[in-house]
Amino acid sequence: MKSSTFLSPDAIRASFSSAMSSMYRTEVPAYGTLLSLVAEVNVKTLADKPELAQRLEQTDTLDRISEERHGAIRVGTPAELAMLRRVFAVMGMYPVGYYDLSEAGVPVHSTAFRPVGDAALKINPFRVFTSLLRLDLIEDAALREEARKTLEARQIFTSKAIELVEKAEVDGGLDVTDAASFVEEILQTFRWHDQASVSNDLYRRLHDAHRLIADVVSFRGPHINHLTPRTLDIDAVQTLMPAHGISPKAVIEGPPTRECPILLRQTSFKALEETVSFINSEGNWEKGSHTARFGEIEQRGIALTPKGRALYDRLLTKSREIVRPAADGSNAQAYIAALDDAFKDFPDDWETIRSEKLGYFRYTPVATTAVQGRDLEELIREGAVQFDPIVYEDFLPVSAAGIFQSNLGDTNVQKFAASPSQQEFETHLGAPVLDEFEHYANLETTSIEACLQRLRTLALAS
Ligand code: OOG
Ligand code: NI
Repeated sequence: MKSSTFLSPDAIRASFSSAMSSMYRTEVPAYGTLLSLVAEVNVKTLADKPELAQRLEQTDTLDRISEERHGAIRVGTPAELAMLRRVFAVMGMYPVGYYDLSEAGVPVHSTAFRPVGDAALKINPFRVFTSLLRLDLIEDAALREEARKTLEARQIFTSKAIELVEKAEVDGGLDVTDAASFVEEILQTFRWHDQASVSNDLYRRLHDAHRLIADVVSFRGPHINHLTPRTLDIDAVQTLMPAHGISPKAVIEGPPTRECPILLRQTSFKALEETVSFINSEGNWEKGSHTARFGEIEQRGIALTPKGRALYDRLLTKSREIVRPAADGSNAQAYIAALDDAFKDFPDDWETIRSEKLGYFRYTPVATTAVQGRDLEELIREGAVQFDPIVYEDFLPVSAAGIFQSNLGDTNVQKFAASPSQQEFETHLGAPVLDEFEHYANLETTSIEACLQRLRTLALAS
C-alpha cells in the first residue's frame, strides 16, 4: 500500500481524542458540565484580555482552545503496558518521562504517551498519562497472587484492535477506513464496565490493601479515569465549580498564580461514587459501588531547566513543610498563602527567568541585521531576535500524586518506601522513555541555530 493513502498519525490521534471526549461525556455527565464551564471561562478570559487572545491566535487554534489536553488510565500488567505503547505509536504518541508515585503513597509508576514535535502538538496535543500497577508493593503474598492471576486472565484489547496495530506496523500506517475502525476498537479498551470481574469479597480485600489496586484489578479493562481540558483561568474555574454543582479538590496543584506561568497547574472535581455489581458467594449479581472517575483541568506555563526545576521543587517542598494541604480544604487558604510566600524566590519576569537559565525559550528572528561577529545576547538587545517561553508539555509527580490522592478518598494516605524503578518500567514498556529535559534543551538549541542561520541568510540577501 502506498503511504500517500495513509491517514496521518496526528489525524488518527485527533479522531481518537474526540471519540474519547464524547464517550466520557456520555459516561460521566458531570464531566460535560465541567467542559461547558471551562469553555465559558475561556470565552470570558479571551474577551477580558485581548492581548492574550491575539497571542493565542498566532500560536494556537482558538476555536479548539477548550478541547481535551490529556486523559489518564491505569494498567495492570507489563504486557498491557507494552501493547499500549504499540497502540499509541499508531497515533503518533510516544512515552515521555518517568514518574514514580510510590513515594507519594500510590503503588504505580507512570509515563505519558504524547505527541513530541511542535507540529504534532499543534495539530492535536492529546496525551495519555499511563500508570502501571506495582503488585510488588502489595504486602500480602496471597492477595498479590490472586490479583496477578485475575489480571493475567483478562484481555483488554479486542482482537480486531490487535490486528489493526499489527497491520499499521507492517504497512507503516492505516488508511482512512482502517483508521476509523482502529479508533472504534481502541475506544472499547477504555470503556467503563459496571460489572466487576471479581467477587465482592475479593474486591473488598483489594480495596483494603489499596483503593487503587481494587480499581485496576477488579474490571475487564482500564477505564479512562479522567479527561482534562485546557483552561485559560484555572483559579476562576476552581472557584466556579461549586456553583455548577461539582465539588473541586481542596487546592490547585503546582505553582501559585503568577505573572509568568511556569510548568503546570491542575485541579479536578472529586471522583464520583458509581454503582457497579459484583458476583456474590451464591453466584448472583449484587449491587455495590466504586469510586474512580473524575474530571480535571490544566493550565500550562514555561518548561523549566533542571536548575529551574530544582528551584521549583525546593520552594514547593518548603511551602508544604509549612502547611500540608488537607483533603477537606480546611487549611486551603493557609496553604495558598505559604505557597505564594515561598514562590517569591522564583523570578517572575521572562528576562530574569531567561538570564538565570531557569526556563527554556524559543528564539525567532524579527529583523534583518548584520549578524557577523555578534552573539545571541547582542541580537536580542538590539531587538533583532525575540524569545518566547517553550510550553511545558509533561507532568509533575507531586501534582499527579495530589490528583490521585484526592480521588482515592480523603482518608488513609498509605506509605510505601520510595522505590523508583525506571529501568524495570522501561523493560516492561519495551522501550526507553524520552528524557523531557533533553527534549526541551534540544528544542531551544535548534531554535537558536535556525534563528542565527535565518539572520545570516537574510543579511547576505540584503
Ligand atoms: C493519574 C493522575 C495523574 C495528572 O494530570 O497529573 C494525572 C490517575 O489518576 O490515574 O493525570
Ligand atoms: Ni490528569
